[in-house]
Amino acid sequence: MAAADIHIEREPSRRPPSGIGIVHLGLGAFHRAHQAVYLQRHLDRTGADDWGISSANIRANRTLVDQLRDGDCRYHVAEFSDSEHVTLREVTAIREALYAGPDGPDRERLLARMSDPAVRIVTLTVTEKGYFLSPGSGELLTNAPAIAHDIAHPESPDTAPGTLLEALARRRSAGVPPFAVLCCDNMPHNGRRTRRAVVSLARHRDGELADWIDASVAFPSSMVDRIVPAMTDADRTRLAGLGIDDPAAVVCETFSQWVVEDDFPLGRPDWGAEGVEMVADVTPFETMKLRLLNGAHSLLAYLGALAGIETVDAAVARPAFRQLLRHYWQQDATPTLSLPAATDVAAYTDGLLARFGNDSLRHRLQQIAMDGSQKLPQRWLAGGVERSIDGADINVTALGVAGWIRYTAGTDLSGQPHPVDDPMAETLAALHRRHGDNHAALIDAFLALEAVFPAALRDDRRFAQQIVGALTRLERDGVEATITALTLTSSDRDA
Ligand code: NAI
Ligand code: CS2
Repeated sequence: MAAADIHIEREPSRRPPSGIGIVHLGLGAFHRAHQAVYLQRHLDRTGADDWGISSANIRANRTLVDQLRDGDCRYHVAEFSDSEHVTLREVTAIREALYAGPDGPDRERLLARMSDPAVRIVTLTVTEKGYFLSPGSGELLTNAPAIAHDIAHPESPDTAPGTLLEALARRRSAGVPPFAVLCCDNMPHNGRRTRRAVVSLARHRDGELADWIDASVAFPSSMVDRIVPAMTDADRTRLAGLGIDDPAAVVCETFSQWVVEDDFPLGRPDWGAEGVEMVADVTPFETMKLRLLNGAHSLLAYLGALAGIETVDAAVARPAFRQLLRHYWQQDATPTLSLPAATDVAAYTDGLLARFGNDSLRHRLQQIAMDGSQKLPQRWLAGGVERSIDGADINVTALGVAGWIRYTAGTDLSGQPHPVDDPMAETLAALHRRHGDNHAALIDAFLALEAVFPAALRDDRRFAQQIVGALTRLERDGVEATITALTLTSSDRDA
């Protein structure tokens, strides 16, 4: 689509705030297109000057920090409602970009910033694996090298929990009240899980400090939603065609949602006026989004990639994949939800299909397929347990698990290789080496992974047999034939 044919809305940019009131860990694409945009709207509307953001990367991507700094921390967000309509917005809410990785110059600067009384909130998007909690048990992974490092060297932390802990320890000893910690990652009860990571780590340092954090630090949970694909060179070229030459720019959809538990002892921006839903309990919103949106995304990611499909919109353009999602929503996921008040789930899932069909995003399935061992417990398996206990059939989830297991073999069904990006990649590869084509043994070995599969599903023989059946069918008949056979069977049964 030529730039000339695209309808462009330009949001006026604003003078940056001078004061910093928020520190963010995980300066990735999502942070720039979601939390920072809500704050930008707040600053635009109120002229507030004390809620600027200091954003830090503590693991990777120093380049992005340098690029942002080169642009005085200003960057652009391109919000596509479809390939013909885009809103371009310049964001000035980020006032400081820091690289505090193990080899980074800014670790001390970051900790000093987090110890500043003017900083009242710390937000995070460090991915599901960045909390070093077992996806299954929720326990802190003390044997993970980065956590072992932070236990041995608490004053120079490498991890997000370690960075929060050191900053809170410094505030406590300086008599400065603690900031609130707002997790913005796709995890269930993400505030509670972040608390657990920090308090568990603190127990290895100082029991009283751990008790103080547990008793006096607020860890509100939040549900976050906006599809923000990783930027590609093609995206940068596309934006350049719209007059945006900005290495730190991001592309996203126009849809955006943020539901936040309202627990900010030192205060917060008036997010409510910007459309953020401030609630007492975020659980119904988060469970619905994780199981309906993210659960569907992961189904498309593994089965689509095995079929050689590249993007989300290309997958949902195929009737079999839309049929699969409808079955998953109706049969496996929705029955497990206690929906937020006044939710029309049919309208919600229709909305998801429309968002997935947005071909201007070019959201790669490979990106969604990352970190399956960290994502699937909350996306498919927690709901699967509830359905399994009810004796319900979860054959779509079983097909999804078969797809994930086959995907972790590192090739699609035509033999094309793909990288398997997952903290457990080596463990999973070893299972494939050991069991090869012996599907029953391979599935039993995967189901035995306690870090991923809850006990109720590990012991559910019907579930195991369904996964074996689905894997055999995928390799024999291909993805779409398997989906059609499976969804036909269940609709006949339901007829
Ligand atoms: P990204 O790849 O652009 O950024 C990931 C960020 O996490 C980077 O700053 C990276 O340095 C940091 N990181 C990665 N592993 C880490 C670790 N072990 N410890 C500390 N920092 C670590 O990804 P993006 O798009 O920003 O997504 C990040 C997270 O945001 C997702 O994992 C998800 O939880 C959440 N999210 C993303 C959405 C999206 O559409 N991109 C939408 C909703 C939530
Ligand atoms: C995606 C999410 O990569 C993934 O795992 O499912 O990032 C998804 O795009 C967001 O959660 C949408 O809000």
